[in-house]
Amino acid sequence: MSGILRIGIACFAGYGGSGVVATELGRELARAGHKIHFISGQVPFRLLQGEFFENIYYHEVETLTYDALPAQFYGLAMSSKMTQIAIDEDLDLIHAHYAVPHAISGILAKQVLMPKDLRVVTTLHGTDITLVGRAPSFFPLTKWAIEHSDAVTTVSKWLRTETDREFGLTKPIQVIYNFVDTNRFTPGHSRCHREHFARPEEKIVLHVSNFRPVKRLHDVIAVFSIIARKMPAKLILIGDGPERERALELARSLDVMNRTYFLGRQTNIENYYAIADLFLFPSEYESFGVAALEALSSGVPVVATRGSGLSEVVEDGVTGFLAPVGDVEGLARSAMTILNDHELSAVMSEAGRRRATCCFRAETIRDHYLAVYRAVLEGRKP
Ligand code: GMT
Repeated sequence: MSGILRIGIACFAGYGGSGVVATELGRELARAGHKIHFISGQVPFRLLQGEFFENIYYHEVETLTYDALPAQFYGLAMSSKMTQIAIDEDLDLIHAHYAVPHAISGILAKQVLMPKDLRVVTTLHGTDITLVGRAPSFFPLTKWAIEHSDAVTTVSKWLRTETDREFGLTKPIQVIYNFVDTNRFTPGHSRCHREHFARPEEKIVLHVSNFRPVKRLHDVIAVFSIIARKMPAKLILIGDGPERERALELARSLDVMNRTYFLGRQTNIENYYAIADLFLFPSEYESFGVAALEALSSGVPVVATRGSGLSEVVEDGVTGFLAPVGDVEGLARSAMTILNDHELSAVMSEAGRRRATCCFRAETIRDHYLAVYRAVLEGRKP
């Protein structure tokens, strides 16, 4: 096996966390000289930003639209594409991000290619287990794909426990945390003018997500309305999704619309983190919560919910505070404790940045994945 690996990365192209992690990992691997073949429905959106890498290739999965067919069969088209790319590019392995359908497509491609041995590494990201994979319509195939993967990783211990519980696996699962580009998400580095959003005496509270129900966007608005009654503050919301209309309505009814910026989807989000005083993340659960890590790396204290992967990212009382899911009063109290105490905020900001740079550096996590790839290719247990 040569030092340079040829890796197919299957991922979603959109704004979801799994696509972001897959794309950033691919970029890191390409930077280290490996040949990366992204296989996706569209160009992953973080690939569209910035640098050019000669080691990155992109292969679009073409689905079929035909009146007589009930669906576009993305999963099958993905599997076909994987099979073809594995042959054409002589791939060493496929790294499937998200169980449904990517891991399933990967295992199908593996079987099609036999006796050629295509190795498949599967990374579980969260909703692929907690929502989609455990649904009766997908459960048997998801379990089959996990069991037949050459290695399986989860992005937190919490998700490993959930996966074991849901699927009763005997297979060992390795935890490899998400990571952050600590050069990009850096304290104080912003092309954004803070004064465009807030007066000097106003604090800036930030939330970034895909506005899905699991993010509890209504809690963001409710928490902020409590803060706004007690102190001068502005709320910046970045992202878009199914909960936007409900959030707008709530912002109007709680009378915080004139203090809230709905900025929609943004690409250069590091600029907003760098001007924020606090990051608010009241999710129902997060297998990890990349956005919280991006905040820590930017030196922004995080107030989030406890009980899921977020507890592995945010140290309660050190880099921010954790409160029970739905405890709007408690979340608001924690937020105001930080916003009102300049010294505490500075200490937490430093602790967060330190934690991001020491525990969640992109290069370190890339090397953990490389160790898994090499173990799988050498036929060892990762
Ligand atoms: O947050 C989402 O619903 C998107 C989802 C995804 O798969 O794209 O994010 C999940 O994967 C991220 C990357 O590993 C994690 O950081 C998120 O915590 C996780 N989301 C949930 O568990 C809700």
